[in-house]
Amino acid sequence: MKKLIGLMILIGLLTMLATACSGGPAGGPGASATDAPAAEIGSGEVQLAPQLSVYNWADYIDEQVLADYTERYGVEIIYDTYASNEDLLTKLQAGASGYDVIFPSDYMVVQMIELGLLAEIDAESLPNFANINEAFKNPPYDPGNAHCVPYQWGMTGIAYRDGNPAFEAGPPNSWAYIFDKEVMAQYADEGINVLNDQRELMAAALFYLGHSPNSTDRADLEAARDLILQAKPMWKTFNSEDYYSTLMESDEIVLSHAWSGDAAQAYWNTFDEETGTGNWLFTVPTEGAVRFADNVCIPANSQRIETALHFMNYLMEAQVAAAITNFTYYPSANEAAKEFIDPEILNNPGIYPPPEVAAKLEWLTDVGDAIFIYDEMWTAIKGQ
Ligand code: SPD
Repeated sequence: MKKLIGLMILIGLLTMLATACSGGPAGGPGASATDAPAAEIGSGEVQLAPQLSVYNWADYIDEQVLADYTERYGVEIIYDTYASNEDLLTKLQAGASGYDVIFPSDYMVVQMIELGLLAEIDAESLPNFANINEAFKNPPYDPGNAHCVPYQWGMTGIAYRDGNPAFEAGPPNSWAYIFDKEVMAQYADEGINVLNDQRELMAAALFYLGHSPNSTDRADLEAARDLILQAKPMWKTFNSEDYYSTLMESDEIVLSHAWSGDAAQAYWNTFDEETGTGNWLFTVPTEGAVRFADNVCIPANSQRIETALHFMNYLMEAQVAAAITNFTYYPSANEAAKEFIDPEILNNPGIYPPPEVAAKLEWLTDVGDAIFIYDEMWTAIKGQ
């Protein structure tokens, strides 16, 4: 809380300062270039816009990093969050203008490129792109990094309340813990949450049924829908936005379909110095699980592309990327950041999976026109 109040005071002071310097409120895309500060990317000078609109996953950045950018460059960040790739896509497809920087995942980058929603970039011209781990460069979903630079990555599994009798025999390391009614009967009255995310929930069901998480076969997808529908009455909530803070940390539930970094945040936020442990643990189901990479991209209709590129380059500074990982508990795609990342994070197998866990992880890929079948299944799932 102290940190938040400090941040708010800092932002307030910086906003007042920016206003005083420009002689009026910070301007939008149409503000005159003389109002905007100048900065450099590599050897080139760019005229920065007075504001930049950043749209990200919930709790996926250390907001101090945004305040620092404003302090260093005088650009006010307008920051907003979303809960899923599909929510982001819907916003952009509805013609939302004004966003300058977004963070879609792997498969969604492909969909957005196909729909012409992303601006083309020259990633190599950004000096800090050299900090990115080679393994994350030139990904199949964005050849040549022609649209995006990699941000953070992670895995999807199951978070569970340590100490609950249902998990005494061992971790709930099967998707049966969110789909099998007999298994769930042990703890469903204490609360189960699943991610409110179409591709993620369908993937979990597909893994459990022994199908590819990227299946395009209608019969597989209908079986996944039916599995989800029979389990749904035992779930308390569909939440992918603030489930770790509002449901897990407050003990409103005892088990959740979860993203690794969110589960780690719940662990550390409930950490007890005396017992030396947190309340929430994370496990990856043996049937297989999703591995994802989120990316920094610029919507094609951004009016502040130069400033967005400048911000993108800033996010790839080693210490900035490390600060983000130290806050979010998601691994960074930034190799140079490693020396600034807390060793407890680097050595945590629930965050950086060991090879035997990594071997069970699969990427979600673009499913082409089968996305319409997924949409149909999702409508049935959410509608009943
Ligand atoms: N709380 C932020 C979580 C962002 C994780 N990215 C999700 C990728 C989905 N495939």
